[in-house]
Amino acid sequence: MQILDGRKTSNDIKDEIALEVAARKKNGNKIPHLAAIIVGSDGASQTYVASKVKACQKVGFNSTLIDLPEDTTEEQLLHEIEILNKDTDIDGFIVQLPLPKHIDEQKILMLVNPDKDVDGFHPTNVGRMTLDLPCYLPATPFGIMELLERYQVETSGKNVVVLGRSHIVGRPMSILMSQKRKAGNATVTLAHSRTQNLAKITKNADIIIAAIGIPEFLKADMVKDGVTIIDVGITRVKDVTKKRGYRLAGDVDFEQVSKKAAFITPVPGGVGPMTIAMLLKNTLLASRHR
Ligand code: BQF
Repeated sequence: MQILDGRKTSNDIKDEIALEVAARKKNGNKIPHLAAIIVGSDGASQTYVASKVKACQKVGFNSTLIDLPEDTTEEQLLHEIEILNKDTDIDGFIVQLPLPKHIDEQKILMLVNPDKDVDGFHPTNVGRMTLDLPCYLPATPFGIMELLERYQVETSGKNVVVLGRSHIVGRPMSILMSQKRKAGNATVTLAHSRTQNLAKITKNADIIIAAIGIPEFLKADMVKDGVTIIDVGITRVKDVTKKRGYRLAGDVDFEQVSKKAAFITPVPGGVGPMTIAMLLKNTLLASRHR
């Protein structure tokens, strides 16, 4: 069993990005600038944006955090997005999800200029992705593809089962892995809450990408020997033995399943850090384009 070490790989990618940023500074070129809008004070979301700002500092990017109160209206949020769309110093920006319930996420994501949409959530980028056109790939799927490539996990002709059909992970993963590309050319099954005989499907999988948000859902008796496991879950589970009062749990029963796996991502330290690294990568690409 080999661990797919997302922490190490994300650090390698950040080092590569930092080198390019340093070269740009030396040559008097523009420093990449990422902005993030966060609405409300959800604990996990605040942690995520803080990691993104910290990662910007680490690679030498400029960053701007726009912290809006929970009761921000759609109209006020639209106004902030318009400012970032027009700001020529901002190469890319994100709207941290999830948004409060009174805000229509889909409507908001459509307001982001697709050229600055480094999360790849705008319909233009989603459409371009499905048509194999140049685009910003959503950071988590992009990170998973990068991890599979860097560890040279064979995907061509393999049976890939994606668990979960979210717009952010499951759906794009199913599209990317079926494409004619590196870490692609797979035969993809997209399973979800209505799937019948799930264990029969997962037992036939060479690669399983679990993105359902149910802690330790995938058990050893649901997988075959030699399987590759990508665990996207990161649920906060109560744990009184921890200082914070919780631990992060993946969608996979790591203890059991790792015994049968050829490759497996840990939680934490697997897909999560890759998400951050690929957001930086998209921002670097955005700043190259301007
Ligand atoms: C790690 C996210 C659900 C909904 C909205 C490192 C992150 C997580 C874990 C992180 C995530 C999840 C992010 C680890 C960003 C990934 O060490 O295992 C980093 O910061 N993520 C987000 O911005 O929004 C989310 C998950």
